[in-house]
Amino acid sequence: MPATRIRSWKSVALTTAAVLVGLTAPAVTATPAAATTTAYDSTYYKNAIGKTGTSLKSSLHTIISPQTKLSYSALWEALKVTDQDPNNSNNVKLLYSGISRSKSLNGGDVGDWNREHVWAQSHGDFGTSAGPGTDLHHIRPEDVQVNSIRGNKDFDWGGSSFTNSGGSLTDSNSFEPRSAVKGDVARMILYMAVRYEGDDAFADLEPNDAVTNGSSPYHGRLSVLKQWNDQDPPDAFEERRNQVIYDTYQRNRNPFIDHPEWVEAIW
Ligand SMILES: [Ca+2]
Ligand SMILES: [Ca+2]
Repeated sequence: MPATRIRSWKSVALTTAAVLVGLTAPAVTATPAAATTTAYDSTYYKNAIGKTGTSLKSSLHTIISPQTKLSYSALWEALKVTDQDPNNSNNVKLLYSGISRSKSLNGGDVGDWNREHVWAQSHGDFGTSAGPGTDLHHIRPEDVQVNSIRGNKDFDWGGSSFTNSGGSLTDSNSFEPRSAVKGDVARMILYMAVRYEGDDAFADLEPNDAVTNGSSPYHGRLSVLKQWNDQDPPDAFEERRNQVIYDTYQRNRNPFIDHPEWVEAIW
């Protein structure tokens, strides 16, 4: 079972007061997401607390890099745990379509669900060997055909509906996830940017504001992902998922689920 977590939301005013008496780092002004405290601040995040900008990004990279790496085939069973439908333990919840589908329908046929790389695999061409291509923090169950429709598109506003869209939209060069997972998508992309800095066998992944990234190791659009992070804060499903990955599979966390305000602090 996931460890009990303590999460409390503090007002910006309280945070500022704490700064004045030297208890915490300065709040970043004009940060829409309220500062948070978590049970991990004095342990896991100890060396990041109080930092901003490139210093925060670098510190988080050091903190989250040590991890267990899964094989691509091990993802099937892991996703049945991390993405279990809270209302039906026989099913997984599909990311973009919001559909609850039987865990046993994993595969490549029409009607199956498969392993969607939210940071599109081709953006940095990292494949499916152990590393970014098997990192559970950004891999989600999705309907085979919806996964294909999303393809390697960057994320942005706009487009049309499609079969099993669940409210997600797409146009010729971008994909807009349904509202309930917009923030999840933003935090997954930005996790990847901090975790992968080019100091291992893989490309340095970074967000940018383009929708024409193709096979470059970039993912857009950063300005939109920042809006989505603010609009759709972490909920119980996303927080449980982060905890299960930490406790059971990878032993590392997505800092932006614990501290969504760190998106603005870095970008
Ligand atoms: Ca959400
Ligand atoms: Ca990076």
